[in-house]
Amino acid sequence: KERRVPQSLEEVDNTQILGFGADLAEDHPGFKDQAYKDRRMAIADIARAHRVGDPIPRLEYTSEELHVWNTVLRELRGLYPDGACAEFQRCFPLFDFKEDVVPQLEDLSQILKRETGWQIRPVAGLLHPRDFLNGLAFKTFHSTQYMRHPSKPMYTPEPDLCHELLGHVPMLADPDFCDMVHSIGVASLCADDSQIWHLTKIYWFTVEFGIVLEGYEKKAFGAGILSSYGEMEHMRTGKADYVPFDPHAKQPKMSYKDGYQNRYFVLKSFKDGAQKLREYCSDITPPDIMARFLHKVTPALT
Ligand code: H2B
Ligand code: FE
Repeated sequence: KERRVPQSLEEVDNTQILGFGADLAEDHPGFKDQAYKDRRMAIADIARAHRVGDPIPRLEYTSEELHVWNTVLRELRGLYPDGACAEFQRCFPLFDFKEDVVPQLEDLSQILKRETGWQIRPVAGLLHPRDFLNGLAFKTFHSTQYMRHPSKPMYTPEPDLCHELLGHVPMLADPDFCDMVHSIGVASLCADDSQIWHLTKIYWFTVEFGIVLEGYEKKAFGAGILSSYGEMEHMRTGKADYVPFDPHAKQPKMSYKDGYQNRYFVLKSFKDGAQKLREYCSDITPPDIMARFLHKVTPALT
């Protein structure tokens, strides 16, 4: 099938949802909860109906959903002073997260637009990797809008509002981090399926589980570490391998769900990571597309 490079965000399909849809898998905490499934579907319909450029509809969250948000926020907040990188600590307060209100995607998207020019587009669930990565080329983060199941506030088998808002959104207010993520997105525009798989792993080992060096200290910027006490502990107590980030190298296996990562990639800085990803990107992306999407082409590449 002929594939066209999307020319605008409208051409990035946000309807190909993987994994759970209406029917949650057996190991999902909401599997037997029909009211939860109906709610999740109603929220998913908002994402399906949303058109690029329109404000993201506001949702009135239930008191049960608010309770989940409140629990997760209070729990994770404690991780950040010691474990999170300096950029996260700088950006987190910009969003002014409150324990007694579930944040609205539209408000956070406005803050991102102001800080870095990024935005949020709602999506019904785990988006197909190609579409998700292509969205990054348009400085767009596809975010779910539903809450994880109340029976397990500290666990979710799929992305949910808490993971997106606490793990991903704050970092997207940092310009150097955004440059790095943008390069992953631009590289995905012309990628074949095996390169998409490689980029999925790069995304996993950076945006989800990345570490950055501050002096000799390893600090987390990956959303999967910033949203898990266990993962943070595991990362900091040195039971895993730590290797310098190299986008050209064969990427290790990803550990999903249970079990922490066996290996973490360590960046010197986001600027360095962005530079490396830009070089990788230029190997698979034609120069005209590079120039169109990445305005500041670094001297090393000219
Ligand atoms: N979809 C959604 N909704 N959120 C994500 O964080 C996400 C996704 N991550 N699709 C993507 C896939 C990532 O795991 C890689 C690129 O496949
Ligand atoms: Fe994520």
